[in-house]
Amino acid sequence: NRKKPLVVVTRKLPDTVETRMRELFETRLNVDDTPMSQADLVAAVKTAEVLVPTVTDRIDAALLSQAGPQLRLIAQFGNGVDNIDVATAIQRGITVTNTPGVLTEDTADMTMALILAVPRRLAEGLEVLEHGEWTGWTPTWMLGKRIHGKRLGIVGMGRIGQALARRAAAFGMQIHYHNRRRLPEKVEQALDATYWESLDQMLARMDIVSVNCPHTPATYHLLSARRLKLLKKEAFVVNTARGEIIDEVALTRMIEAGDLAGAGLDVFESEPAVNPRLIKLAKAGKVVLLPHMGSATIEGRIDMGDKVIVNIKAFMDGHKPPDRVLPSML
Ligand code: 8YV
Repeated sequence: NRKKPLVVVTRKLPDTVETRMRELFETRLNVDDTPMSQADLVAAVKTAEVLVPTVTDRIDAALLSQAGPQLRLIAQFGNGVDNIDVATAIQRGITVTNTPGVLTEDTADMTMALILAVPRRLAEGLEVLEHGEWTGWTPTWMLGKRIHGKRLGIVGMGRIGQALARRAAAFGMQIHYHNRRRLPEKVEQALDATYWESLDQMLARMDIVSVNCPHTPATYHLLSARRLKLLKKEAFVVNTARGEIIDEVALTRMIEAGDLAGAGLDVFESEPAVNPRLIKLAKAGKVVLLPHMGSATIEGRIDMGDKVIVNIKAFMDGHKPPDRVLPSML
């Protein structure tokens, strides 16, 4: 009967998840949820057999070079792994897992919410009421842009992109997408989605563009200043993936200049810091900003925790964990 592995968790997780972890493993939990400092992380990688980080922990090559030989698994609590230098971890013989699938629908819901909120001026409407500024209905006031019949361009047609496509189709939108690989014909037909091999060509023709790809070296500033200029002046941009995929300064400048209609952003290049110019645009009703809450549901966080536990257990039992991150995925 093997000794229980030491599992170090960097952030507070749902109570039920922590309870189950305590039963199964020797745990070091971060119960007061203060983010771990780099020094705490160094201590963690020197002692833990399993590290459970989140998007807020930087697990880079410098940190990994300090890891002791006992560290064998990094079981990320989250889908995106751009905070982890996966290639270096694997080189050092450390397995990396994530939690795909369980946050797909929640994130697609939030993306759809932004697609509705920005063109239909939801935040502005709330503001008017809260400030007691509603003087009465008029036929020409608070007019937004129609969603129905408009072209949605999805950048990254993985699980979340496809879940978004199903929602947007129900709202009468026309679905277009760009992806590294074209979807199988059957899937494409079921989604009634039009594939664009050229991202540039797709961008030029869309009314709303949603970013739903992972952040990797290949997607950093995928929506660069040059590409943003290809968009129609009346277009909106939505991002619930990672801030780094869009050149945020260029995006901000274009909305300020009226060269783009607006944006709905749940993620930012330097979060939790948000460019004050974006906040000014939010006050002006041009953008809707959310604090990285795309997957933030009670159920989703419990499901994510359960997945982390399944991955750790499989690994410790000598099996391949179900959600291994492989270099080919990056
Ligand atoms: C979480 C996310 O907030 O999974 C992701 O990639 O961005 C969010 O669902 C985060 O990952 C928690 O680590």
